[in-house]
Amino acid sequence: MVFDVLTLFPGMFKSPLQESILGRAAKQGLLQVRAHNLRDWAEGKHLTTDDTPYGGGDGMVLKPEPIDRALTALKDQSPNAKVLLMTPQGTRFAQQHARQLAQEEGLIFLCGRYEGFDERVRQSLVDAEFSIGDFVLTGGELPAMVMIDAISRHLPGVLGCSGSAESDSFADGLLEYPQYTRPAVFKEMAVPQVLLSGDHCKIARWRREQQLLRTLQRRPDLLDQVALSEEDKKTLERLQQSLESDS
Ligand code: 9D3
Repeated sequence: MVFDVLTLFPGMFKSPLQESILGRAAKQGLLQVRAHNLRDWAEGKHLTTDDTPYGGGDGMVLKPEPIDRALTALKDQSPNAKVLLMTPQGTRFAQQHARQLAQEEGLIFLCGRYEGFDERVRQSLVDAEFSIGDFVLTGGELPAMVMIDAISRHLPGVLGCSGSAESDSFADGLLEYPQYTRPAVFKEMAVPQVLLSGDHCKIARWRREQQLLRTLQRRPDLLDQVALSEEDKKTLERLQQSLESDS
């Protein structure tokens, strides 16, 4: 996934997204963050990106034309990208949005500072508006980074184990998986081999399957109230079929 960011402070994006898990994912080519300076699309001797508000008042307002030119250029490269406006008035960003936005081909984040955007940017150039919570920051850059982090965890291969990002958010509402400790064999009952394998991804998948199996067998009523991932639903179908064919 390509994340394009339009900001007056592209330098803010240099370090935080190049460390740790996202840095590794970027090196592997799983994601790319490109920060662009809005000023590159400004015109005139002073390369102005903002102006005083019509009707008077404090502060400045970001002009629509540089944003329009910038978005046209970025959309030319990624025609299917969604444009997301970072603003305190936006929809409160939550895990469900992280999961949904990870399905997009590309995302363009539009970051403002204290001043805010000309209303016509919202009206004609933007697909969605997001806030990350009810507190006042100095700009949309940190919110964009927070969203990029939360979305990236859902991209295939970014976390080590497939499905582990999904299980995180669906951890509650199911019965627990079975636990074992030493000895490896007790009264001729062996600990499941997978738990001795050292393969953390395989173990996580097995535990998730056990949770679903136990809930299906002992508390099927709970399954109606739990939000299941697509992978969970497939696993559950498979478990249901094998239970039916056993009986
Ligand atoms: C004068 C009214 N202010 C709105 C509360 C103006 C204003 C304050 C701060 C306009 C922009 C900003 C900068 N913040 C963001 O751009 C921002 C933000 C935030 O401050 N908190 C949570 N999420 C977000 S997303 C973008």
